[in-house]
Amino acid sequence: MHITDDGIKLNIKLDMPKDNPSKCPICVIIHGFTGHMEERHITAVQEAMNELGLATLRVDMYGHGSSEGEFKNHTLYKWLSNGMAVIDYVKTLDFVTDIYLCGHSQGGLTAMMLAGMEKEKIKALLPLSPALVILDGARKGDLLGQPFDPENIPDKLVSWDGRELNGNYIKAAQTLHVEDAVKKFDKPVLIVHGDKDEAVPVEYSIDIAKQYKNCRLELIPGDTHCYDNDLPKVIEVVKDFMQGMLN
Ligand code: FER
Repeated sequence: MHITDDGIKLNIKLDMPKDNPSKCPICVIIHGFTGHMEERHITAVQEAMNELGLATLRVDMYGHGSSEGEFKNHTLYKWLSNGMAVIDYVKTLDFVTDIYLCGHSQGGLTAMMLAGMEKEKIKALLPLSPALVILDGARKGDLLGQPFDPENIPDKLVSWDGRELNGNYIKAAQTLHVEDAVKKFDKPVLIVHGDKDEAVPVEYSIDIAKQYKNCRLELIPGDTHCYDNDLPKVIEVVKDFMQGMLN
């Protein structure tokens, strides 16, 4: 299945809860940088939500997974535009009661921005290891482990997997202020972060959690960026938070 955002096809997948209710809430789930909707930690969240009676909508973002767009041309602006298109689409689904928003890493950062933009539409926000380090790194001149001059942005960076990333990614990231979106969103937030995250230092989540009005922060002891050590614990806290929302 796909939707389009300004002519770009985005691969989406809707999964319904087992008992196929006539109406139910939905959770939109966004993967991270270089990720896609079939990653183990993404499908684990999807399955947990479906078990709790929520539908899920997973989306491959611009330049990722089976969506159109080239990886090297993706920016957070494009991902935010994709996110708005997804929320617009979800609003057209007749069965949907409430909309929840979850994202991992760069998808978590995107979800945090979107929740501020679409605050009247989002019931609760679940950023998993949100990649706030991207905005900080873009300003300081350190992304993907590579130093650069933030006042003279390079034409391209080379990503972890050897693929190129256009310098426009950095220019866009330098303009974004997640704190503004954080201030706007006063509904429940669950931030989950492994305290041995090698890609996004856990301190970013500890700091931003304090800036939300209504935020539960769950640190997963010994866990990594993609929860290699304790994905079951991540799923347990997600379920516990969602059960509180559904009661
Ligand atoms: C970086 C650190 C983390 C970076 C991106 C990420 C582009 C995102 C990780 C993810 O989404 O999983 O320096 O640079």
